[in-house]
Amino acid sequence: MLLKRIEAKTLPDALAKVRAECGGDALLVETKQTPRGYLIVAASPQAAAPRALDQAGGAALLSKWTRGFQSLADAATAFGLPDSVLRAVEKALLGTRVELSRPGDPAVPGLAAKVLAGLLRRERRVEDADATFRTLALVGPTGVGKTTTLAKLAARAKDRGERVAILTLDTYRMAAVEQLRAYADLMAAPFEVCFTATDLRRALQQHADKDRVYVDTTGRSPRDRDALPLLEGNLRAGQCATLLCLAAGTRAADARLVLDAYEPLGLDAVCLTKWDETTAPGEALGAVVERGLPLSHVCVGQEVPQDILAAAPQALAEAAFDLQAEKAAS
Ligand SMILES: Nc1nc2c(ncn2[C@@H]2O[C@H](COP(=O)(O)OP(=O)(O)OP(=O)(O)O)[C@@H](O)[C@H]2O)c(=O)[nH]1
Ligand SMILES: [Mg+2]
Repeated sequence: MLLKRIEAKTLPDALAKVRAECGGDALLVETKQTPRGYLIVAASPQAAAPRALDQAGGAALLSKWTRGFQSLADAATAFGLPDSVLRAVEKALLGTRVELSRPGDPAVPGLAAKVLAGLLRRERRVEDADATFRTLALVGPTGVGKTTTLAKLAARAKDRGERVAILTLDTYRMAAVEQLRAYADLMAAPFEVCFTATDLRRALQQHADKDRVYVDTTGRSPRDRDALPLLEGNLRAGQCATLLCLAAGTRAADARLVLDAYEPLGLDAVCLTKWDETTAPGEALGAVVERGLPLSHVCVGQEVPQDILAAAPQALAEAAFDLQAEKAAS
């Protein structure tokens, strides 16, 4: 696989360079901050495409995938995973001792799942007992489940015995405040409405004794270029960690649009919501993997607090390759 090192002063600049030099499907192998800005190691999926030969060893292109990887690629494609991610998995397998030139090596599925699980970064700090995220803002497009996810996270924190406060910056949508106040009342957590960055700072000071402060925000279209910088300013003023809620059924191109729009906010993690409403969550999941962003949770229904799971890379990878069905059948 052709790897490129790309440096820029800011993360959005570095990502723009990656897209220009490696294409929109580039896979981010590593992203880190350096004294000069950001360094991204990116892989161009086109450069990694192995050519499958026909049985006579000719140059005819039979398929995009090596024969031993074909059925896994078919399952993962139906799940929605993009070729860029599958190429990275196939490439990694080609560097091991498993047999990929023909189907049937029993070691291939398990190893493929392990490789894919390794590409899925898990963000534990959102919920760990010693989490570094004390103040967590939930952001994302309209109606993706930010408020519901916030209620789930806050209720779980309360169940763990943590002191919790709930704040909202969503004074835009009618009834948004009442929706969240109802959840806060149910869990007997203090609730504050913040209209400005100053309100937010004041509320955070007032709740400096809390273990967790969750901040709800207004849903914004990724195309709303006016509202997002304002939100960014508010969240910076409150020094909030940022959790992006992205509906799992979002198509790849739309998921990339959302990530492009929200990455300048400095995303700390992504939560894939409404997993229960789609048969192809791999498109959104793949977009998150391509950006090297960590996943915190997967939401699987409307019920608060139970319909949320900590992201489990191995289980997600097995689901992508349909290995759970295989295991259940064997
Ligand atoms: N099926 C399913 N529905 C969900 C999930 N999460 C939230 N919902 C539902 O999606 C709808 C919108 O949820 P909200 O939490 O209000 O979404 P939001 O992002 O806060 O919406 P805005 O504040 O209007 O941008 C509600 O009917 C929720 O019950 C989920 O994981 N699965
Ligand atoms: Mg909301």
